[in-house]
Amino acid sequence: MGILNITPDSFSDGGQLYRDGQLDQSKTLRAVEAMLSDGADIIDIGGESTRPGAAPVSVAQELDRVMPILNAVQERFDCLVSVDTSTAQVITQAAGAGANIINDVRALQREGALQAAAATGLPVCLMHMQNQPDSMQNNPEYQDVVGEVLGFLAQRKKDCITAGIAADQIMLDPGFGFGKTLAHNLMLFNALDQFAATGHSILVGVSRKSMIGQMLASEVDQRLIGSVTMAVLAAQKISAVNGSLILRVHDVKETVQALRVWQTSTEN
Ligand code: PT1
Repeated sequence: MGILNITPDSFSDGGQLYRDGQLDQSKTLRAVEAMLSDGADIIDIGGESTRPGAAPVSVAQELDRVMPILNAVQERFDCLVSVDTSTAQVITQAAGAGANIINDVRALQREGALQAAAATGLPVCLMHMQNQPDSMQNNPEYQDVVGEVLGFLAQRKKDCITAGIAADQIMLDPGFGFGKTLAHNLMLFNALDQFAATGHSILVGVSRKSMIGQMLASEVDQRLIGSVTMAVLAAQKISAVNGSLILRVHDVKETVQALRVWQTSTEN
């Protein structure tokens, strides 16, 4: 899954697709084309930054950002598109425009989001987050981070099934960096086999995040090798239990190359 951040304030590539305060559509489409030719299967379109400290965005603003790009991508490319949103109206309109997956960092807990997602019939990704982006990194605390995150996702899964979403349409995501210290993130990462043992596809998003910055003492533009390394390790952990993995990444080409090398190296 290649990340398409169409926010002016994203943590690692924010505003890169903007010119004079406006989203540059042809530049954006070139970025999509590059990710697809580099081997991405899914393009994740997000109009709300959810990095630590990010401010909320209005529904109108989010629709304004997402819909034109979603339409343009659908028109030009034959690929799966996921929409990174928590907003019922965005879910409904994006599905109407042909989106294939709903990716929600709030696990469909916002008003109307669960009903909206169920009505689309689309697969959903449920992610765990403690608190909200503007304050989630202020002293996150758990007794048993793995148990609590697994328990939260199991409850949200139940709620989805009750709302009419089929179990095999549900992906789960531990939510790396969302209200977690480095130690919490690493405990979750090392428990990826337990997440995969639920039988659901697991989405892992660690690309360029501060957990890698903390491990390497590196700024966001120096986290490529760390990000790719963690992608391969996640693939290895999840394949060990015959699980299914979606990697949400900025650096599609490098990640795909590393995965190919890993995969090929296990073949003989
Ligand atoms: C993710 C994810 C996402 N991450 C899913 N969707 C972001 N399903 C946006 C940092 O610590 O992991 N899974 N959508 C981006 N959010 C963050 C969080 C960015 C933390 C940066 C950090 O640096």
